[in-house]
Amino acid sequence: MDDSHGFDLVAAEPLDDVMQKIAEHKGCGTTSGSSGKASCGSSDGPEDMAPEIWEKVKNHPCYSEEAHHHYARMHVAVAPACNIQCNYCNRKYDCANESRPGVVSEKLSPEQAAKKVLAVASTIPQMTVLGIAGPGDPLANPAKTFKTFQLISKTAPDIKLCLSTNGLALPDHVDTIAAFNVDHVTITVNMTDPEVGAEIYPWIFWKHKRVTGKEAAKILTDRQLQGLEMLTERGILCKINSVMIPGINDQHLVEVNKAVKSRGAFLHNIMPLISAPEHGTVFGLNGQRGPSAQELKALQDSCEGEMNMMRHCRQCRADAVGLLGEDRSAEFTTEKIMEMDVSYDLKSRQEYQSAVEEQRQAKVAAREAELATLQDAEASDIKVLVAVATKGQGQINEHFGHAKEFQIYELSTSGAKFVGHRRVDLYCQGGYGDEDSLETVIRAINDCVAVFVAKIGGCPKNDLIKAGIEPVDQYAYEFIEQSAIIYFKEYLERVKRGEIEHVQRGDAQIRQGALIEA
Ligand code: CLF
Ligand code: SF4
Repeated sequence: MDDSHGFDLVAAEPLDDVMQKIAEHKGCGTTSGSSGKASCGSSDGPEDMAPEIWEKVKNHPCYSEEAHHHYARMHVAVAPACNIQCNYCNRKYDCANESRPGVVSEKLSPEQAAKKVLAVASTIPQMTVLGIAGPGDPLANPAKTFKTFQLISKTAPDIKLCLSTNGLALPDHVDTIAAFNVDHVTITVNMTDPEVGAEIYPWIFWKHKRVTGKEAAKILTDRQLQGLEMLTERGILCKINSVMIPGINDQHLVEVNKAVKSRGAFLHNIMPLISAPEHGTVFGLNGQRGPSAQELKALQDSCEGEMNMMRHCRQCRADAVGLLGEDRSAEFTTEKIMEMDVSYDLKSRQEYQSAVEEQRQAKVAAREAELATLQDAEASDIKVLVAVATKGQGQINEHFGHAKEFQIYELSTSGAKFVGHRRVDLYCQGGYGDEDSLETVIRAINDCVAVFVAKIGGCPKNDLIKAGIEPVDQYAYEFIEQSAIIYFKEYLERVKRGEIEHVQRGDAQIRQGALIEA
């Protein structure tokens, strides 16, 4: 959806007519490939892209890294069925302590979903995007998916609609997606080589029968790339999600990156495999490991020359609600929303978002001012990573002991660049520090030279220093990037004066799964 929200086109039609069109849709013919277009980085701002693209991404937390500090998304779990099987997926599993795509606590009807969206939008005014991402494949459930979009576009026209699909059915639905002004579509593309695909997908359901092996993978990749071309030809922004599976597609994803870029994809999101035996997935049961933090970053870095990368994905549940680094879905169970008195106040949402924009501009201005001073620093090829405890708004505003994740920034003479996040166990447990948790935190940020926090106690401070990670609380409640640049200038000075020695840090561990509220 672009922010012109041309829903009148669809809203003018009775819902049954729209559903009938969906049912009758015969699929689209093969289209010629479009040439690659310049894509814009997820951290980029309005000066880096065409105005119409900026309008589409500026408050989408997944398509703009910068926006994800300020704006929230929600998913509604209206699409239970899937038309393929991935070796990393088991939708039967749900646990209050685990979180990953495909997992939900409740499935919703389109009507329940519409009520939930209004309830969330009234409570969280910075919620700007409604995504349908499962728990199965939205386009294997087209009637429910498009009915949900229809209901929401009528009642909450300021909310962007977003869709995430495996792509098998995508070419059949591109026209409907365009008609509903769904302007952000994610396709999960893990391979373009059927040999690789056969190791990831045991089967697909195609033309009323189950197809397996390389034949299945060939059909899937053809449909995904065809769907991508059709979407980009219509000006719909496409993001590609790829799951990095070491030993299976890690090397191959560089080829995937080129293939999707040449077909006009806007952004590539390479995510680590989530795999544990207790998930009951094929990969979990056969011991397939996920990548380490450095392996993931190295692959993302190598693809970045070809295309801009998303590095802030939280691998959300199909019913996630809130900022990407939080999950407030427990506040909006069906039981709770049915009891809520919902009033959708567009004007106060817009006022709130205007205030958010002012704060956002202040943050960007502070970063730019500090960046200008960095350009006076002596040339240096030193690069360091730092971890940041934040609750959002682009500020260092979380206590060390309360952080459930740390955001990771790479600092160099080019500035402060967001390169990822690390989920951790809470250190503070009912007023006491938990030593076991501290070890997991240190493992998660072991590749960082410093951790920026709003506050930190004496014990963890000492243990971090012993581990070679400098605890930094002097920038409490300041903007992250501005503070990080100031810190980096001092770091270079300290190295120059011989006060500290710059050494390469080791690797770090990626904790499995996305974040949910306890
Ligand atoms: Fe949802 Fe996906 Fe839309 Fe975002 S999520 S449908 S594009 S609104 Fe975002 Fe979540 Fe990563 Fe997806 S952080 S899993 S990339
Ligand atoms: Fe699971 Fe999504 Fe794969 Fe379907 S496409 S099997 S829902 S991960």
